[in-house]
This record gives sequence, C-alpha cells and structure tokens, in this order.
Amino acid sequence: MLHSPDMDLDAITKFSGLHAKPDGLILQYGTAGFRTKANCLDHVMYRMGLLAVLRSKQTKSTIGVMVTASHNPEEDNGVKLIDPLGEMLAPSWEEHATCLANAEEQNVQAVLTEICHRETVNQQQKAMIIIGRDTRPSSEKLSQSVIDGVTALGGQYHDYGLVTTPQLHYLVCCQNTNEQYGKATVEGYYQKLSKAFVDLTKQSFSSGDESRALKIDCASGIGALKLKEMEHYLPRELSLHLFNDGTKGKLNHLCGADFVKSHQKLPLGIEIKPNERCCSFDGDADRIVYYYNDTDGHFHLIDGDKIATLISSFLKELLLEVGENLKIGVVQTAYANGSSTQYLEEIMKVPVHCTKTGVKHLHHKAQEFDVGVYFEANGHGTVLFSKTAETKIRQLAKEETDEKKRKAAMMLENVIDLINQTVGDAISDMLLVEAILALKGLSVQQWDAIYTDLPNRQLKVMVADRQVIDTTDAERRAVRPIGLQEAIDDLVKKYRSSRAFVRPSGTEDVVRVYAEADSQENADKLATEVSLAVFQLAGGVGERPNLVF
Ligand code: NG1
Ligand code: ZN
Repeated sequence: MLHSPDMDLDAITKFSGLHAKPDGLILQYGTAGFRTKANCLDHVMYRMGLLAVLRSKQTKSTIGVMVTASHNPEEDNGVKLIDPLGEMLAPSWEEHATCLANAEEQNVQAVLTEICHRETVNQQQKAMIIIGRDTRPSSEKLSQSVIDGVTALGGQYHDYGLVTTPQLHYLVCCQNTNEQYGKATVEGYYQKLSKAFVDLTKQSFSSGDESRALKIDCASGIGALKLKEMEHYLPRELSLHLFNDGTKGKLNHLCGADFVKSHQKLPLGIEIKPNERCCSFDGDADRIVYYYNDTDGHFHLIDGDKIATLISSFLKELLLEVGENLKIGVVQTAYANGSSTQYLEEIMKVPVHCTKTGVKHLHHKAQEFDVGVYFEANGHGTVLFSKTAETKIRQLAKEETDEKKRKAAMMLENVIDLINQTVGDAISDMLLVEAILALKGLSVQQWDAIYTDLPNRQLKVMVADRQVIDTTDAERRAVRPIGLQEAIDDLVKKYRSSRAFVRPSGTEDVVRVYAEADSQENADKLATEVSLAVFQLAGGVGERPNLVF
C-alpha cells in the first residue's frame, strides 16, 4: 500500500475515533451531497472536512463546505462540497466522497491514501476551506465536525457561520478569482447585488412608481436572516414583508418553496390579500417560487418554468437590441410544464434543452450558450453568461455610441452583476424578477397569464429497490424494468394533452411519478395509474397507490 508521508495519520485516527461511523450505515453523495437524519451525519461531516482538504490541495484553490439539508425537514441535515469556481463538486470526487463516508473506521486512512494517489494530491500544498451552515439546530455542531476534519489534515479554514447556500458558492468563487467576481464577504455580496439592482431599476423607480410590495415566506430558514441584513442595501421603493422569518415555527414545516410547489397551495403563516405578489424561499434559500390568490380566492402558482420564461424573454429582447448575434438558450428538466416548453419554443422561438434532474446537469448544459437560462420547475435556477458574451457586453456598455444599443448593453451588464452565476439563488433570482416586473410594469397576474400551466400531479411510490428503474432520454423514458414504459405509454394514450414519466429520486428512497393532462382530475388519475404500474412492475412495498385527491 502507498504511504503519504506528510499526512498526519495519528491526528486523523485520533479525531476519527471522536466522530465514529454508526455500524452498517451506507450513504451516497447524491444530487445534493449527503442528506439524512442529522444524528447519523457526524462522521460524514468530519470526513468531508478531510476530503475538502485533499480537494483544496489538488486544485490549489479554496473549497467550500456547506452544511444544510435545504428543503428537507428540520430533523435532517446534509453536506456538500463546493468546487473552485463555485460549482458543484466534480463527479469523480463525488465517488471519493461516497467511498470515504462509507469506509469502516480502520479503513479511513487507506481510503485517504488511495484518493491522494489517484488524484495526485501534493501533500506539501496548502489547503483553505470555507464553511457555511443553515439555521437547523444541528448545523452548528455538525459544522464543528467539518472543522475537526479540516484541522486534522492541517488545512486552514474560515467559518462564515450562518449563510445561504448560494452565498457560500459566491464566496468560494470570489476567493478563487482574486475577488474579480466580487468581494469575498457577505457584505460584498449585498453590495454587488444591490448596486446592480439599483442600476437596473433606475428608470422604473425614478419615474414616480409607487412602492412595490412583495411578501416573502422564508420557510423559517436562513433566507429571513439574510434578507433582514440585506434590506438596508436595497432601495426603499422595494418593500419586502417577511413571513416565517424563523422567530417561531419549524423549518420548512407547512411552508417554503418545496411545500408550496408540491402542494400547490399557500404556506402557513402568511397573510395575503387578493392579487398580492408573494414568493417562498426554501430552507437554504437557493429556490424560489412566486404565487398569488385571485379575487375568487383561487391560488395561482408561478413556478421555476414561468420565472425562466419571464427572464429569458427579457434577456432575448435586450440581446436583440444589442445585436451582436449572442445566442440565448433555456435548459429545463422533464418536470418542466409542457406549456412552458411549448411557449418558449413556439412563441418565443428560443431553443429549449432537457437534461436529467439535478442542477449540475442543467448548469453544464447552460454553459454551451452565450446566455444560458436554466431552471427546475421547483424554482432552482439561474442565468449563465459565457466569458465571450460578458466581455462583449461590458465593452459595448462602455464604448457603444448608438444610445439604444449602449443602454441595452448596460442593462445586460446589470443583469450579469445581479444574477448569481455560481448556482440558483433565491435572493438574486427574486431581485431580477422584481426588476423585470418593475421595468415592464407587469402585475403578477399579467406575468402569470403568459401561458396557462397544464394541470399536473407529482407522486411518490415506495419500492424495495428504486435502482431497478433505469431511464433514458433525459429521464423521460424507462428502459427497465421491462414492460414499464409500455404500460406508461398505454395509460398516457387514455388522456388528452397528457405526458407521464417515472424516475428514482436522487435524494429520497422513493420513485417519483409525474403526470400532466388536460384537467386536474385526469392528471391525478394518470399519476395514480402510473404509480400503480410502478408498484406492480418495480417491486412496490407498503400500501398500493390509490386515488386520494
Ligand atoms: P430528486 O429527489 O432526485 O427528485 C430533488 C428535486 C431536484 C433537485 C434535488 C436536489 C424534484 C422533482 N426533484 O431531487 O429537482 O432540486 O432534489 O435538491 O423537484
Ligand atoms: Zn435548497
């Protein structure tokens, strides 16, 4: 076996014993890192501290470690590593993470040595780790375990404490770009975004527009704390009213973006009048959905697809005015509402691509465009500008003599600074949406009316082993188990404007079922029938799915 003479094995072993792995526990670094009950995660945190040091040494960059379980219940927790430019961890390191997290105590050293060898990690290199956490009661202690891991391997660290997930992504990117992306402090984040917001909205707010009110359900999470800090930086015309601000109530319980999206109803703890514009963040503030109640008391959800549509139509207009042949593209997943895809392709004439679920897939695809807009229906998304596009836009904003063209370039420049390009960010997405609505003079109902969502339903099915389901075509078709896709095809044929697909969840031990149809009743029926097919053909356990709506 290879030895890394400079790794302080004694220190690792000593600390390792203090962060022992429960016997037989196997976890997977999934689409959002490790996620499970908080009391099973101590060893994982410690080991991710160790791994972050190796990744930092290998990339000669600062690496981020975020302790959060996002929209999951308060009792859960999780951890993910952030790569040098604020991106998700590289896939080969996800495998190392899984290996290390699952190693029995006596094998931890060997696994570390193996990773060092395979990734040619230079032990002499310095390591710098930055750490952040959400507001869960378990997060503080767990982030201390990450620090133990970092120090056991001689890494340096800076603990940013309570931050949103996107803020930590931003901070990692700042650290590794000599602060070209922004100042590497939370204040730097507020300053950068608020300046861009003020510049972008200048014309609309100065034209005597009355104050624009927005009600925000913060899921009783970190978003509330950070919005309160940020409010001082924002113009008074944007008046934010915070609900579920963490002073009482349980994180994500009957509130937050995930609750609102999946139940398609108002969160608890918010009071709204008809036609008031509202939004919900999730527990770590990287997702956002909008909504309102109409005068008849009907609830209207404005999900990630509609946010993507608003943003991309605004950007497309500006790009046309700039006239440099910069190409815009939208990236979605199979969960995107069929109406949104149709509207983008047929009315807006914007190319749309579908990738597998999980932001890293969307992010990757969006990098292929000059301007790539990506959003999951659940409200996680952002806009990416290629280096070429950004350089061109900044140059035009400074030098272009054609007034109209220069103005469009300046607005695009503001968008570049306002949008968090490292990852989906509820705060930055919210500010961009608010800016666009103000500039366009759009009410929430007018925005909602761009297109009408097809009624849809998402369900979960419990099976003995969800990996028996294998999919293709960006998860839209099942190739295994045999016969399942044929069954789904037959069911879909029974309904109009219908579509359905199934896939194993990457974050929960369930199979997810999605169905769309011409009416809510039919979407519910189709989703239930497909769930039953999954139950029968893919080894369902527990209760048989039945219609409960
Ligand atoms: P899974 O559990 O793989 O469906 C969920 C979301 C993803 C993504 C991840 C990470 C749906 C249907 N799935 O993944 O979009 O956000 O969590 O948080 O919303
Ligand atoms: Zn989240």
